[in-house]
Amino acid sequence: MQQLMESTLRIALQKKGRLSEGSLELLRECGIKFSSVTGSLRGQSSNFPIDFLFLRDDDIPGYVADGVADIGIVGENVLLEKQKEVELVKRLGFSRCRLSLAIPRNQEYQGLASLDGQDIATSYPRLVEEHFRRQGYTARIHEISGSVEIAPSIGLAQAICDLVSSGSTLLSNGLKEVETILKSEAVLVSTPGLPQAKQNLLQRLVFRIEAVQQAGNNKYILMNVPNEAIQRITETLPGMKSPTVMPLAAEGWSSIHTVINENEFWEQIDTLQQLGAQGILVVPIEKMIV
Ligand code: PRT
Ligand code: ZN
Repeated sequence: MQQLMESTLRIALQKKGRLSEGSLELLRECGIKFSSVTGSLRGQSSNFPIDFLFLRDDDIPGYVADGVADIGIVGENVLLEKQKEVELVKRLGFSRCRLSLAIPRNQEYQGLASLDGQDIATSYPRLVEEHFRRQGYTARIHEISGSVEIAPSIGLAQAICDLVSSGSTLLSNGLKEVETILKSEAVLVSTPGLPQAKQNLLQRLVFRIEAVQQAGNNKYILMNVPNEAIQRITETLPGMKSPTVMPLAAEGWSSIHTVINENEFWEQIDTLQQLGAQGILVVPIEKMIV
């Protein structure tokens, strides 16, 4: 009952494609429950005041700019191409890719000058035009909405500009990547000037997203250490405040529990071993509120 009276945040998500799974997974990790959404265009959560609109990714910036949706998850590539008035709330770290120029494998490339005045096929005309213009060159841009990679082989263009992740599409079409014009990931965007009640809901959502992201970067680590090493190990691994230290039944030994950053993980494991740590266990953290 209380939820009905509250304001509801409407989020635009990609209906089907490379952003959908990551978007739904993130919301699930944020504890937002929703029933199966296959095939439907709208949905709602049973435990958070949020409802869903499922759209083509290209339409998401427009829906958010117009306020039909309050927030949305979209690739930065689409966001920048569409140039709609939305606010970037948070980078989400999934669906990473790059927008790159590619040319036939047997051709030489000596910088963007090699493509000056040439035909380029792309689904991102604005971004490509801007990239050429910023460097003082021009391109004849052919906007196509799909299968961009076949454009050189059918004689439509000398080069393409398309999204790349593994690079295998380019490879199997006899193309090579020569220049990246944008690195992209999924981002959370919002309508500018959301009313306060919706701002509050968005803040609650962002708080949860940050807890999930923090957890992803950290691991919980447990180890047995000789008592004389406790001081040094505590300095090496300060954890969130300071590590938990508990005596072991074996005389002269303690167990230390703390949090370790994924990026420094291997380096720190080496140090810990040198300090005499044994029986090191590393376990994932699901959520982390700092
Ligand atoms: O139907 P709708 O319009 O919603 O979907 P769409 O077909 O336009 O988009 P979709 O689902 O393919 O991609 C959605 C978003 O995912 C993109 O806007 C990017 O932000 C992100 N993303 C991440 C990618 C890729 N990786 C990607 N590899 N989008 C497309 N690709 C394509 C690329 O266009 C090329 O055809 O994958 C191929 C290259 O992949 P590799 O691995 O062979 O290099
Ligand atoms: Zn699309």
